Parts: sequence; structure tokens; C-alpha cells
Amino acid sequence: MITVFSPDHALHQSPGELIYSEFVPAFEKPERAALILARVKEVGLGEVRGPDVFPAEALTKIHAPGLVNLLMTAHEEWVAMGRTGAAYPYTWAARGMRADRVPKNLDGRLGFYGFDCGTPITATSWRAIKASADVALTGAEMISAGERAVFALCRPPGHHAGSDHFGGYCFLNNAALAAQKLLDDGARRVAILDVDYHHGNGTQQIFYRRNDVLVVNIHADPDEEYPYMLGFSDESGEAAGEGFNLNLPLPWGTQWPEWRAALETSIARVLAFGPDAVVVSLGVDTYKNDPISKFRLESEHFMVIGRMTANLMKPVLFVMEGGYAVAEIGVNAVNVLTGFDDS
Ligand code: FKS
Ligand code: ZN
Repeated sequence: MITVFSPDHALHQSPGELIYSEFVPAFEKPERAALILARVKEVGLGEVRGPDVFPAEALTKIHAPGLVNLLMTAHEEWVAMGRTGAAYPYTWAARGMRADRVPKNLDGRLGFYGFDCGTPITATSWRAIKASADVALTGAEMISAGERAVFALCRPPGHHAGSDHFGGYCFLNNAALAAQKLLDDGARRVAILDVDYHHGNGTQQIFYRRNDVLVVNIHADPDEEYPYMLGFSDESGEAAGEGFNLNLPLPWGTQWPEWRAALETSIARVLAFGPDAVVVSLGVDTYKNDPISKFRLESEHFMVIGRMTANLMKPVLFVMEGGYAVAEIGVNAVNVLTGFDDS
């Protein structure tokens, strides 16, 4: 399997995030992608190539121009206001406030588009964000050209980013951009299977009213886990999209047998949908030693995930999302890919 990777991912480095009352080192750090790439090479997964560069129009098919523009310019404006460090949002748009009027002030715009305080924008973040999107779009293009499977080693991740919001370490939704690209290249239907520990709220929101993209999520129950405000089992899609969103929330402490059963359910739903291609939002934060997550998967289970995905008998684009147990992140992520390739 070919891996698409850009060294520019390292240009995004969060100075830290607020947890409880402490400012702590960021979990989502450049080392993550470096270690996954090292493992790709160690096992000889296949060729590693750089991304092509896509025009801004590829981004605005999914995202509001105001969001893209903010991500591009926020840090420059931050500095122009005499500030140092990274640009963090710290006022948020809650229900009852205006959703139809974007304020001019930078803090207002960061709060209008941002939904948490763990997703800062640095001077060079945009270059990493754009490279990550280009990695996913390149992977999609390769699938359109006939590849059976491609690994888009995206960083920063994307599945929490919605059409007009960023957060959860995510800025642009790489998986959604890839799915849209597959459709634009001629696929009639695309399924997104999100196996990250956290609910892919952005992906769900983007496609919620559409029936050309099926979105299936296996994740920690939003009653107990981030992102809390979306991902419940009664969210099945809206309007034309009714029936094309499936959420399979699982409780804290979930182990492999229950997780695997949810994957079987997901695979049956994807097969019934009959997609021309599948995008897997690949998070390995379901691992038992993950520092911010509470599922109990073991390294060998990631291989089974790859094998079960291969059994779909569809072209698959793997898009990297989360995973914070850095010592094991390479083995866990690449186990999915070798599990796929060996089937
Ligand atoms: C932990 C606080 C929660 C935010 C967690 C974001 C998870 C991101 C992710 C992605 F795939 F996007 F990277 N902080 N105590 O893993 O879903
Ligand atoms: Zn996650």
C-alpha cells in the first residue's frame, strides 16, 4: 500500500492545551506522524510519496470560506495586535447567540468558528493544515485512478472539523475533503467509516443532509466523552440524508469483543449502502494504553480491523486521525494497514 505523507505536518505544533486547571503539553504532537512514518518504513509497507497541491476550491467545497480564511490569517492578525504565542479561541458561540453574523474582531472570529480551547493556530499552522488536506486529496485521487488502498498519513487530524467550525486538534476535515474528491472524480456513493475513539462530529455534520455519503461512527458515548455535543445513537441523518448516518456509541472501558461487534454492524451497513469507495477515519486512540481515552483494544486487534476492512472488497482510503500512546502508535496504526494488505 502506498503512503502519502508531507514533512510539513511538523509546522503545526500546539504549545499546549488546558486540562482541568492546568496548561499541559499537547497530546497531538509532530512525533506522532514521525513514528507512524518510521513504522511504515520499518515493515516495508510500500512506497512513500508526497502530496500534490490542490487549489482553494477543493477546500471550499466542504468548508466555509470564512473558516478557511481565518485559519490562513489568524496568527498574522494575532501578531499584528501585539500578541505573542499561538492564537487560541476563548469565547464561544452558544445557543441563543448569532450564527448568521461573523464579527470583525479576531477573538470574535476565533470564537465564532472554534469550538474548544485545545486547537491553537501558530504562525506556521496553516502550511501544515493545507499539507494535511493535500495528503488526503492526493490519496483520494489515487483511489480514483484505480489504487485498491492508500494510506493518507494526515496530520493535523480532521474529523472534528465541520463545514464552519474547527476544534479537537482538527482544522479542515481531511476525510470529508477526500470523500468529496472521490465523488467529484466519478464515484456515485462513498462511505466514511470512522473508527477513532472520539465521535467524528465534523464529518457527521458535513454530510448529515446528504445521501451520497454514508457516515458510520464507532466511538465513546458522548454522554461521557468528548466531543459531548454530538454522536448519540438517535442521530440518523436529516432530509435526503435520513438513514445515511449511523452512530454506534460505546461505554468507557469497552473491550475488543464489544468493539468488534460494532465493527461488524458498521460493515454490514456499509455493504448495504453499496459504495464505490470507502474512507476509513483511522484513529488508534481506542488502544488500551491511550493517555486520553478509555477503550481497551490491544495491538493485535488493529490487525483484525484491517482484515475486516479488506473483506469489504472495496477501494479503501485510510486517513489518519487520532492516537496518543506515542510509544505504540506506529505499530498500532500500521497493524491496520498490514492487516488489510495481508488479506
Ligand atoms: C481530554 C480532553 C479532550 C480533545 C480530544 C480531541 C481528540 C482528537 C481526535 C482526532 F482524531 F481528531 F485527533 N481533548 N481530557 O483523536 O479525535
Ligand atoms: Zn480521537
